[in-house]
Amino acid sequence: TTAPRLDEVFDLDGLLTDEERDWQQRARAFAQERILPIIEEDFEQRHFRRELVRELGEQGFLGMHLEGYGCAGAGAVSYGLVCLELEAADSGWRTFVSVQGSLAMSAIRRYGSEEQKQRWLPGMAKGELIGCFALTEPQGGSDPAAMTTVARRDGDEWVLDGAKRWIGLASIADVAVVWVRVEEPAFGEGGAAVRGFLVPTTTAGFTATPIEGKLSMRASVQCDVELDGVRVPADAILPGASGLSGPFGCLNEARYGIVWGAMGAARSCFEAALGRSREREVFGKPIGANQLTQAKLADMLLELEKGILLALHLGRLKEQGRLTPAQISVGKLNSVREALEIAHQARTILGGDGITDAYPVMRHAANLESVRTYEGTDEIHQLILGRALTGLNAF
Ligand code: TGC
Repeated sequence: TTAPRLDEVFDLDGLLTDEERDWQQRARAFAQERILPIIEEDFEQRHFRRELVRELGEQGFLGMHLEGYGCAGAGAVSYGLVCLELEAADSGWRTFVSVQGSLAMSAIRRYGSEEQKQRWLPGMAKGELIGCFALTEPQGGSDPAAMTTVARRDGDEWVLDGAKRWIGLASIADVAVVWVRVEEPAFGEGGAAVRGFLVPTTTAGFTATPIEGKLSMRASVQCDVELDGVRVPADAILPGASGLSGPFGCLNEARYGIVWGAMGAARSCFEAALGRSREREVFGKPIGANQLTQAKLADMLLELEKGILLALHLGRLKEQGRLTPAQISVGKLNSVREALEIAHQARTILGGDGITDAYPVMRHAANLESVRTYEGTDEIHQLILGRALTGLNAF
């Protein structure tokens, strides 16, 4: 007997347009030809392969959901499918596309002046320039309202002081979108608002240091960032964002990409376990012939297909402009939680070999631990949903 093709179980292909299938196939080919052959080595060596960035730009994947300024203007489902295919290879590369496109480029596209957009976006879309998004601070990421990094006005300049942590790409970035607290008379007596600044990373006082010792996301870069009297001109501020809704608007985009991406990691784990279940013999028959293994495979398939269908549903809502932050929380929480469960079940089917890099499963499981934590932890998304359900704020 042959295993059913995964994408035939619910006829997912049949739910996509030709254009969406084209984006998906190009991303799948890129992942298989350019990322998979080198990813185990890069993960082992903790190496970020910067030369792939321009290739991602050539493919049109960077900021692909944005309109104008060299961006592809693709639909939300197309963008999600690209995230899924890249993360099927490695979460680090989907994270790159998220940080560059969903966070840094989205911030500039949504909130930037015309001059800021012209200066940064075309180069970022091509992969010639890299951006990062500095929101989280060392004392913790769940409560950005407690940020202590500040900007004060000094003549024609702003001066930024503070520290950020877990900032993807910061040490290789050309520009940082830095979120800080600004005190100025416009916000009233003693008033302060969260504002975003575009800081070229060559600016004096800006230091990014890669975080060592990661057992997850080893083929990508996350940094500590220090801002020590960083002086930027008056027009470095993002004029269109004031308050936390600025960075949260970008987080919505990145969280949406994760809804799809985590299912890519899950698919790779499932496929590894399914293939192995038909080859590996124990007690004189393939382990896939055992009821316990089949039950695991069936449960993995359920969550994988349900997760992809949920992602597709949220993508269609997004395309209609009807997707709410609470719905994104449903998707982010579910996709990452179930992807981790699928990875863990796949590992059991692979037996001892499952802990080696002969299979991608432990790498995906390790990466997904990061994905579970960034862009809002499981607990934060549970509390966002709890608040939406009860009307009561538990933060
Ligand atoms: P709250 O009072 O709820 O809201 C404050 C203002 O923000 C608005 N808002 C949103 N706007 C758009 N989209 C959303 N999802 C929004 N959520 C809230 C809200 O309307 C309000 O606006 P206004 O105009 O009335 O002021 O704020 P809160 O402080 O109570 O929020 C609580 C909570 C827990 C939901 C929020 O703090 C939260 O989401 N925390 C998690 C933070 C998070 O996800 N951090 C991730 C950091 S970035 C990252 O991980 C990058 S990883 C990639 C890399 O760099 O490698």
